[in-house]
Amino acid sequence: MDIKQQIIELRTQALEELSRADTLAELEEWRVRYLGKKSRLTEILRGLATLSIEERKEAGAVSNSFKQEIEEAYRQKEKLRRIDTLGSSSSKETIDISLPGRPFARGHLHPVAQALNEIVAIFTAMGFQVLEGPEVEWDYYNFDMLNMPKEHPARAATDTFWLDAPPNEKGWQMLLRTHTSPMQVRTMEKSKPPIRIVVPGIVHRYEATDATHLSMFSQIEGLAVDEGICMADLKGTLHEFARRFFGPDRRVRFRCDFFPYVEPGAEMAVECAVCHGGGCRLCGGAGWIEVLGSGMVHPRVLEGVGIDPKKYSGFAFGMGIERIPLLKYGIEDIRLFYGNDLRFLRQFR
Ligand code: 2U9
Repeated sequence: MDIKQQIIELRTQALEELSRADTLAELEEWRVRYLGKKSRLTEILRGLATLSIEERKEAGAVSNSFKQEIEEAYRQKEKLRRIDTLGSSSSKETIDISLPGRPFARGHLHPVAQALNEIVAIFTAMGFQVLEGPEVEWDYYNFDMLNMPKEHPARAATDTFWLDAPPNEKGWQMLLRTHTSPMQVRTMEKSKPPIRIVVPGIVHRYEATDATHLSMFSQIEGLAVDEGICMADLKGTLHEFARRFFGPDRRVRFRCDFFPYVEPGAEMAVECAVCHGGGCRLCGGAGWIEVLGSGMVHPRVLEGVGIDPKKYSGFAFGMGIERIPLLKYGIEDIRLFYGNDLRFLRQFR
C-alpha cells in the first residue's frame, strides 16, 4: 500500500476512534496515539525516504492536511466535552458545583499603617491638610531652616545619613531626612498663613537598632500658623487628639521640653491605660506614657521663611508612629514590626 493510501486509512480510523473517545483519559490516549511524537503518522512518514521527490511531495501534502484535519477535530471534541461536562448529568465526568470554593487569603494593613491612618483621620477631621515630601533632602531644609545652623550642637544630636554627592551651587548638602520638618519649611516658603498641615512619612537616623530604636521609622508632624495662635491652641488640639485616639477618659500631661525649632517646647504624655498613673510594666513604672513632642514655632524659623513673627505665630508637634501601636499592645521589641514574621503581623487583622 502506498503512503498516501495508508494516510487515508489512518484518517478514517482516527476520526472514528475520536468519535468514541468520551472521557478525559480516552481523549488523552487518542491524542498521544494520533498527534504525539510516536504517532502512527510518524511511523508511516519514515517510509518517505524510499520515495522519489515527486512522490515525496505528494505524500507530504496529504500528511499535512491530514494532520490539520485531525488536530481541528480534536480541538472541537475537547470543546464539546468541556461544555458537556459542565452542563449534563449524563456525562461520565462531572463537576460538583455545590463544592465550596477555596477561600482567598485575605490581607490586611500593617499595624503601623493602621495607626498612621487613624492618626491622619483625626487631624484631617480637625481641618489639617495632609502633605508628603521627599526622603532625600537638603541639609538647608532639614537643619539650617529649623534653627540648627552648621555649628549648632543640636545638629550633632541627630545622627544623619549623608549622601555621597557633591553640594549644590549654594553649598547645600544632600541627606536622608531625620524628621519630616523640612516639608513644613517648604510649605511655609510657598504659602501664606493660615496654614494647617500634617506631614506623615519615613525618616532616617544613623544609629544602632535595638528593642526601642530603628534607623528607619515613621513620623507624623503637624504645623498650624496663623494670627494669634497661642499655647492654648496647641494644648487644646493635642488634648483633643489624645481623647479621640486613646479614649475620652485618658488624662494628658504637658511638661517642658527642648527642641531648637520651638520655643517654648513641651512633651505630651497620656495616662497609662493599664495602671492609670500608678506605675506598671507597660509604662516602666512612670504611670505616664510620652506620646509626642510639641511647641510654639521658634520666631527665627518663621523669619527664615519670610513669615513675620510679629504678626503670625504657630504651634508644631511631632510623634513617632511605631511607638503608638507598640504602647497600645504592649509590644516588647520595635523590630518585630519589620521582621516580616506573619505569625506576628496576623495578630493585627
Ligand atoms: C517646623 C517647626 C516646628 C516639630 C516638632 C517635635 C517637637 C518632636 C519628635 C517626636 C518623636 C521626633 O519621631 S520623634 O523622634 N518630635 O518632639 N517635633 S516639635 O516642630 C516643627 C517642625 C517644623 C517648621
